[in-house]
Amino acid sequence: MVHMKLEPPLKISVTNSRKSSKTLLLTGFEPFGDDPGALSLNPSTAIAQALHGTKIGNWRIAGHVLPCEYGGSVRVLKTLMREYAPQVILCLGQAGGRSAISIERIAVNWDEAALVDNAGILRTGQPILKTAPAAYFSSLPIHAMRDALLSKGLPAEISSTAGHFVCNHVFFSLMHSLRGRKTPAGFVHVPYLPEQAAQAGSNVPAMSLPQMLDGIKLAIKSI
Ligand code: PCA
Repeated sequence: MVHMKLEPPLKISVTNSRKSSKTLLLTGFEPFGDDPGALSLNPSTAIAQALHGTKIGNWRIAGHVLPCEYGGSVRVLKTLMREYAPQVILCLGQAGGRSAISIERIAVNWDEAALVDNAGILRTGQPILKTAPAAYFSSLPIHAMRDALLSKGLPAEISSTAGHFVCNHVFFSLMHSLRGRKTPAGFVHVPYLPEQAAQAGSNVPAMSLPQMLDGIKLAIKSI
């Protein structure tokens, strides 16, 4: 009978259906540091949370926030990668003092920062992974991403350093874990929000959250 043929032949688990859709894992970072601009804010948190569950172009966005800790950030990222089996991974972070959305070109195998991470760890110069290469390039279409933003009048640039703190650490660990695989992945830094820049001093550049959201959406559409 017809109605019997329409019965679903298989039960698809939530995990399997998640894995079969085109998922872009988008991460932000929790607030960090105690400089005046920190203000217990991090725009990348707000972006990941605002875009979680939305669809951008062909991508279903899984947005999550990573702890700003050398070890913890990578542990959480790897758990998310196992959970979602994403087709693309884009990690975001805040770079106070930059005036444009910075699409990072390269992650380097080095931790060195003057400030402690949120677990109190200070790293003053050491390889991230002793046996790994010195650096990895982003595997995202960084020029297309930058051009998509510039064509809509949004400040954007390609950056050749993601620093040597937790953002670069996560970016490097991400690219190392994907070596030999075809999953496109990379990192984008966003400027301070206006309220952070105002606290950080005069002439510190800022970008509004709606502009950042527009920029990240445009960047994702061009992947
Ligand atoms: N920015 C820091 C770490 C977390 C974040 O959002 C960085 O650039 O390393």
